Amino acid sequence: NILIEDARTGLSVEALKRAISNNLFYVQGKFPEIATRNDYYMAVSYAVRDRILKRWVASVKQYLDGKHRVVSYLSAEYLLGPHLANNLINLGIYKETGQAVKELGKELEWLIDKEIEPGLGNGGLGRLAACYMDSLATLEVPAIGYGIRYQFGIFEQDIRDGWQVEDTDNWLRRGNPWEIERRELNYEVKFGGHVQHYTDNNGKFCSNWIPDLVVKGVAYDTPILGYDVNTTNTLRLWKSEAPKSFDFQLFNAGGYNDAVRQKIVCENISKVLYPNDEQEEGKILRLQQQYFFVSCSLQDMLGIHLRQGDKIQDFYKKFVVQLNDTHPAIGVAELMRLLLDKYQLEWEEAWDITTKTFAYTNHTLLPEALEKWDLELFGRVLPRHLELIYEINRRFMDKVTVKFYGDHHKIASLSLIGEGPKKYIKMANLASLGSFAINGVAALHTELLKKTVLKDWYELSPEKFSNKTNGVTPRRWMVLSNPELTALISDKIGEGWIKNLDELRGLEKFAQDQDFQKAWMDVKHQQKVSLSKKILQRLRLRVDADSLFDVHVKRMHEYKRQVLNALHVITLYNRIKHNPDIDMVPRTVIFAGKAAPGYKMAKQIIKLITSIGEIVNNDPDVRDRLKVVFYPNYNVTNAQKIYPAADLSEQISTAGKEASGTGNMKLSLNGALTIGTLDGANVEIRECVGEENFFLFGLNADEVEEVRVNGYDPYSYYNDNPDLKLALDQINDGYFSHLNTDTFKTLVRSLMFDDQYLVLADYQSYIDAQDKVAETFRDKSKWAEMSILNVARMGKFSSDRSIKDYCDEIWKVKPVPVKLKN
Ligand code: 26M
Repeated sequence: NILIEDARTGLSVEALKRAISNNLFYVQGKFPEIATRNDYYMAVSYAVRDRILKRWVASVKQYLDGKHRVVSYLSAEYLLGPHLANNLINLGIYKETGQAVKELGKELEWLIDKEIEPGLGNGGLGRLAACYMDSLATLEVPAIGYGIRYQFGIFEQDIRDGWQVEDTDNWLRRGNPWEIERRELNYEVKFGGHVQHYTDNNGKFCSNWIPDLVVKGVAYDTPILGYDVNTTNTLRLWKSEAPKSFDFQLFNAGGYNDAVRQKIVCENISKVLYPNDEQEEGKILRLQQQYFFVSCSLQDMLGIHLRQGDKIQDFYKKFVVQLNDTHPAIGVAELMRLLLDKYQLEWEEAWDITTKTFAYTNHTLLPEALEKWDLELFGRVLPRHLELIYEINRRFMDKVTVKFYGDHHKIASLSLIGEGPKKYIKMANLASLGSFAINGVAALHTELLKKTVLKDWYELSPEKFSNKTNGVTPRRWMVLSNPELTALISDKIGEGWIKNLDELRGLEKFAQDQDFQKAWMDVKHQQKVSLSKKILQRLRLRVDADSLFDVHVKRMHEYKRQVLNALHVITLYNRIKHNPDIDMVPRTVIFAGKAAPGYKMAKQIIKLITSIGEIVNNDPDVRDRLKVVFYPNYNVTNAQKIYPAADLSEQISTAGKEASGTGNMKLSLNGALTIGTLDGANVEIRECVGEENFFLFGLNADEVEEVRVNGYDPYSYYNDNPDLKLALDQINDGYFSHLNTDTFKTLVRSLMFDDQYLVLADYQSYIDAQDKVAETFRDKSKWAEMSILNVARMGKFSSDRSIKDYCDEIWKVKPVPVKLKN
């Protein structure tokens, strides 16, 4: 008895070893001589999962007693990254497991590298959801994350002939030991058809939605373990399937082909993640995905609530539902539908519950990125919801018309429905009206929201607005990805900082300590050597680990201005060509990031970077002073290797465009200094680390606005600046493209004639800041001091702090420590 218990839950090396061997033999039917690397990976993962399970079950039990308020996070994306190493860290058995695996004759790192990461997100928004799940569990807050179990996540990027090519991400091909399929937990979701209206025997108006498609959502649960606590929350992702009843009906009617087709239509809904990180023209399937997961999730929450014997009216007391951008905003109409049509509540009561349930986080200031759905298309997919949105809007417009009588512009702007050649539904308005709280993701972003895209909403309900500056989890982004730095820090100030990041402040007093500086820079050097090896393996390119590692990694976007960085690279190259003996600080400029497959300009920017790399990296004049790397397939796995090796963090978006950024935080926490504009969370990072430790450049958000109002004239910058002119002429004349002048035509034209992102306006200021970076880097002791101070002052940017703020100020939830029996 004791033995069995121990093999499932014991945390000692011995117990882990036995668990791994047992799994290999009894679950997989393998013995060491024939077990593959993946067999071992599975065995270790299952051994770890066993240890998680008792915490998971204890957490769920405790939450189900009905006394506790639960956070429900709705997100179309979760960019989790690999599970195994993270779970080992949060369970506190990394060392023991490493030893157990070693005694079985294998290397734990070798197995960890085998894991295919679940890439169920595009970028910042999806990764933020993953960090928030980690912090919720670590802070012992009852929470459940809801989303979609895409069969194919974000595409894999390959570079061929310098261009991005996409490959499907079949992340489930070797199985997924971290999820538990719960076939018994499933809900039906209707699509299309029409709505019948009738009066029942009691004279009550009723609606009956007759769909033309019914889909089944099946729950797949993944445990989210907190760090150094028992709390283990659930990430519940929905997979779409054909309901049994449906295909049988068709099958019996003789429609075998129809039945097969229906099955495919149903399974399609959770098939693939849309690889755009902003709204493109409305695709029916995308709307179906959003409604599918939101409907399953709300049915699930209502079921949990009612099973506890509580009144439906108290739903909002049990669950607070956070909308991660507008992707799940249809939930406002769906909860109304469920309360009205299924639970027969009156409109006022249903609306009161709904608006006490939802809170909305906005992640963008780009007006073109706000979600809109063509009204006609929307009505075809969700006819009942269209009626409800009309009714919500009618009642709202009545109030607004009284309040803002005569201000037609404002009234039109607040309407849930946009008019034009075609009518459309404004999801940000639905989310804003249906929520009791609205927040931006950095101080500047929230201020700009109130002044621009949500101005009228702010004037209408200022009490709804607040700022919640983003954060990142130090478990994954320091402890896991940078164990060497973690050990060095913990050696000086203990391990408390891992859960209370403000304790990093304790490093300040060592910033000038020569020995500590040396140890600090040694860790950095070691990380740069590791990354150099990866670069050599992957790209057959040799880079100098003593050079300044200048890192620009994020989605490819014009507003993020990878082109500005490219212009700096060309300028450095031209300085060398002009003076081959020039004494300059050697640099390795590292780019990485995916472009949305349909975003032509972003793809051209990748080609520009790889083309510059081809010329620079092969020019004998350059020698070891400059290298350009485009590291392919940027994802969580690769990010974890890149951040620790960075000296310089490029955060150079046009001011007023980047809502927050989170890569800026991860790089800074790994000791990189930032070169950046006053955009997003950069503003707050600079305030925290001190302006003397931040390389600021460029126009601020107000100045950007002013330049635009006065008419931006890129051509004058080109004409007046010989270095800039040379760089642009070279791109244009085919210097980097084998004299082919077509390759970068649209890019150059955009920069010179109608660039929304003011690249040329910030060029000289950027070059000056980069020169200052290089000068500072020459003084190794100074650089080390700045890097240490930088890390010491970054405590604010833990996602634990963000989540505490959400809990106290929006969700009104408290921690519930989970106790384990025996
Ligand atoms: C929308 C409609 C159809 C298909 C895809 C989308 C879509 C998907 C992802 C739109 C936006 C998406 O992500 C946007 C995003 O990642 N925003 C970033 O959010 C981060 C977390 O708050 C911020 O730090 C970044 O500044 C912000 O750009």
